[in-house]
Amino acid sequence: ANGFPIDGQLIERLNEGALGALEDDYASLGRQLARRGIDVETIRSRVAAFSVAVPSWGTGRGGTRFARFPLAGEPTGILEKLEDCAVVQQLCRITPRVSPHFPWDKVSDYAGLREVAASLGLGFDAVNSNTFQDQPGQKHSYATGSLTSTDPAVREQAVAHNIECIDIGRALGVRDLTVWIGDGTNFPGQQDLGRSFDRYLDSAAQIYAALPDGWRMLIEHKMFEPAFYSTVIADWGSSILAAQHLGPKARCLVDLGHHAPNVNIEQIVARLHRFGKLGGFHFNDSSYGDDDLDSGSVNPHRLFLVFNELLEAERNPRDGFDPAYMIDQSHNVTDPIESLLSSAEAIATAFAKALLVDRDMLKTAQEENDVMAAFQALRTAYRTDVSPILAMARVGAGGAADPIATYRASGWRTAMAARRRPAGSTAGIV
Ligand code: AOS
Ligand code: ZN
Ligand code: ZN
Repeated sequence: ANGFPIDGQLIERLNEGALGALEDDYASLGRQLARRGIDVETIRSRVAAFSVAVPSWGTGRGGTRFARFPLAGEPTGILEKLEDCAVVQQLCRITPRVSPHFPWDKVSDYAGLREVAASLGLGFDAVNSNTFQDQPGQKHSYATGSLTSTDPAVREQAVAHNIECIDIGRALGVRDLTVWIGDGTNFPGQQDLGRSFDRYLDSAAQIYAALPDGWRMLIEHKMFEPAFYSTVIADWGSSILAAQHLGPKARCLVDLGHHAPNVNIEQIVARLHRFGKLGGFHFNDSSYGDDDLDSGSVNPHRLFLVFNELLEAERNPRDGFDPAYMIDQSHNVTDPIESLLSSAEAIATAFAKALLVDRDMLKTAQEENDVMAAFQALRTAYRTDVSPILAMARVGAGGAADPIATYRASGWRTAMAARRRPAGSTAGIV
């Protein structure tokens, strides 16, 4: 972990300047929470133990099918992506793992890649397969779909890619495979809606059969895009049906941007947990669809309500509670490092606020049908400013009191612009 990229003395120096005010705010918040019967140190230690994985693809400028505007000094390969993830982790200390995407992050030596990551203070999280694009030199096209194509040779290729991802994941020390497919249709009648799901189940069962012990297959649903009339795994209904059909190692992954407008995502979280199928998250925010905006930038309250359900689930683990937390965003107009720092903070903030909910008050109010008291249990927690807790946890772990200001002071991006080769401007998908 001493291979962190940013000069540690810079962090210490800036932290020293911030510490007086921070300790003052923390003490004040501690007194406020004590009046509510909450021990600030307990919250701080929960926050210090919290973590969320960052996406390797999120370290570069994202884009749309219209354009991508590269940033000078953005990473162009997995090694540079890892460096940027290490900067994020060094400053915020709650993003110790990177979720890779294949073949985007392909290398020849994965044991070696794992060592490089470890030398930067990082590990790996869920491996993401990619059968939504054709790659150079690929034998069969995914133009007709991948795991659900009517062409058995295409399905076979897509299954083999997922199994290869499992092998890569083993070498990287990972235990989750996330499968999102773009398969679907653009015309009514284009495909038999029942049979395409049959083909999905059949292909997914072959991937499932290749999962090592202790592994999980996380099924990520998404309502639309790239298919605009129907998508095979469009919603949490299709996702949980598939997961239940496949077996206990198959779980559902909730990407916050992948739902119909106005859907109650926190209720979906509760439902999936109720049946032991809550596998993980892709955190982001949105206004319209799968916008992949920064987590908590539009609707931080939704994020809080999701974490409120997660804490309810943790207290009532039923068939266990161990969701994988990951960020999945497209940083189109910001420096991705700054977006990841801001987003990790937003996610941890939602978690910390959910920890402040008076659960006894909430339960009693629910039992007694005291609607306003139940809502106030949530509202009181939500309106508390937990930022001193997050900052103290960060500083205590060696991170920066103010991660974005410290990052800017480090001059990292300018230095990388001088060192790294320029990235292309090809439009991309995130
Ligand atoms: C696509 O919309 C999904 O969010 C996937 O998670 C995808 O693999 C990721 O966003 C990278 O493109
Ligand atoms: Zn996603
Ligand atoms: Zn998405």
